[in-house]
Amino acid sequence: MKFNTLTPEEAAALIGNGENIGLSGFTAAGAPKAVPRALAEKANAEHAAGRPFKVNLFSGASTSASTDGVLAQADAIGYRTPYQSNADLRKNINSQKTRYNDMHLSHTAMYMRYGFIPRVQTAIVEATEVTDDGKIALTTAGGNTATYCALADRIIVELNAYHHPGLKDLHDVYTPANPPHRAPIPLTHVQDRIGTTWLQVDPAKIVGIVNTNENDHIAPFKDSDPVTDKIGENVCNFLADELRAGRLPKEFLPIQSGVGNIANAVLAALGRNTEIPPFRMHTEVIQDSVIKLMDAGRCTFVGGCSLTVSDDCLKHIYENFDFYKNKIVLRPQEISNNPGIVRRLGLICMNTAIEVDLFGHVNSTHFYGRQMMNGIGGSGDFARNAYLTIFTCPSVAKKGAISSIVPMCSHIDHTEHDVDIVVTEQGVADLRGKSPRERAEELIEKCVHPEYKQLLRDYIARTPGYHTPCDVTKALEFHRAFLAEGDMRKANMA
Ligand code: 0RQ
Repeated sequence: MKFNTLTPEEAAALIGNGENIGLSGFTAAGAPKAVPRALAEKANAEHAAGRPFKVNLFSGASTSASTDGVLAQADAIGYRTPYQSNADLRKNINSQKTRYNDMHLSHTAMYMRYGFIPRVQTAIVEATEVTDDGKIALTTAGGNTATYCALADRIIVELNAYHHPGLKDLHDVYTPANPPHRAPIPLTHVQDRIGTTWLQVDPAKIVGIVNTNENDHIAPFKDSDPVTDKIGENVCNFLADELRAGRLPKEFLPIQSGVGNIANAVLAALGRNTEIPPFRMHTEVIQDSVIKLMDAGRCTFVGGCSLTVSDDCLKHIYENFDFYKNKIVLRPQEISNNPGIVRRLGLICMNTAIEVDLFGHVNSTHFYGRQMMNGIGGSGDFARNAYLTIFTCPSVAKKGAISSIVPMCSHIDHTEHDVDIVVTEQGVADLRGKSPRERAEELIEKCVHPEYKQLLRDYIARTPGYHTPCDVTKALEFHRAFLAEGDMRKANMA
């Protein structure tokens, strides 16, 4: 190979204070590991010497403790986009040490190509192989890697020997042209391939190769509990009813599922429900539960952006690679989350809410309007354009001191116009075709925890004679009660 071999420290030494860095991967899957760690060490050394050192970090989605985590601990991230889920970085964002731009994940690459957000100078890319003429074989995620490599001045490749060499054949790399030259994206079935398995970059930009041998360090999710199991069962019963009523075609439609403990429980429930036929998925994150559904013959094909599976699950895939290789395709997030494709494929999209209000607005990102949790991720890409948009959440959080259904959300990511179905462990609220007052009543009677029903009934009774049951003097009374008195049950709706 004609490229220089670098140590992680030598690679990190190439990166200067204030630089814009684009990372491969999506979640911890496919993200570079050794160079970000070395960059954190460099930041610590620079800070100890009294010099400023922060970089601006652009990724696919979240990364991992060995990227966002160590860099945040070193206070080395000045600006971050488009998504994160790391506790240390969350702390820095909420204390204003890091400026965070929470954006739709399908937007990042094109916004950078349009010049709406800063261009990356260095791309750091995890690969299983790189050829002298600049063909890069990506690892476990598509992400924004193609655009970052196309726009960066230089590329550092982490060549990771841990991964299965066949991974490259799972990829389908495709970058849409910018308007006015964009053509229809020719993806009409979940399993269609429209691009190349390799990512072609300009070999002159590759400044060095860092050799690594480590997995993605992804921990398995918590086991489901009675609440998440009940949410899963409610989603499945609803979908089975939709099939019986003919509102879903009998061959079913492809599924998108968000990440997290609830999403995992919902997928597991889908696997168990034999009324629902075997299905395909077009999603963002392929997590352990999807692989289990494939093993059980319940999910027959999955297209997604990342293989975000636990270390044991990844080992299982590598040991049985022949079984999976024609059943999985990994796409750039601009394609997996593309609004037109979501609409065309007719996806059933299931994502998790932090809170839902009586109008049907959904907050996926903030606590009390001001504190960032993770970010909108891909939920908006899917929710706005789905065949059926389902949001799930437990009816209460913090041992009942918080109601997930509130008079008005303290922050809104998905509007009432995009949310069809809300599911808690209490039941299923079908908001389709209903007026605002009917939606509020449906949510209270079907989804709200019994301890909060009367408070919310009292709230909507305050505004008889108006189209929308909103009283701005009390709309955030639940949040006030929690912040001032530690419990939303103390809200005063009189
Ligand atoms: O906190 O554990 O400290 O009590 O919020 O709980 O168990 O992490 O839940 O893993 O299902 O994540 C919405 C955050 C749910 C996630 C969210 C507290 C609650 C607990 C959350 P504790 P868990 P999950 C594809 C789609 C947006 C992005 C998205 C998410 C913690 O799903 O980030 O959908 N979604 N992407 O106690 C205060 C409330 C609360 C509350 C819950 N109303 N107020 N705290 N909590 N409700 C993925 C990608 O895009 C990559």
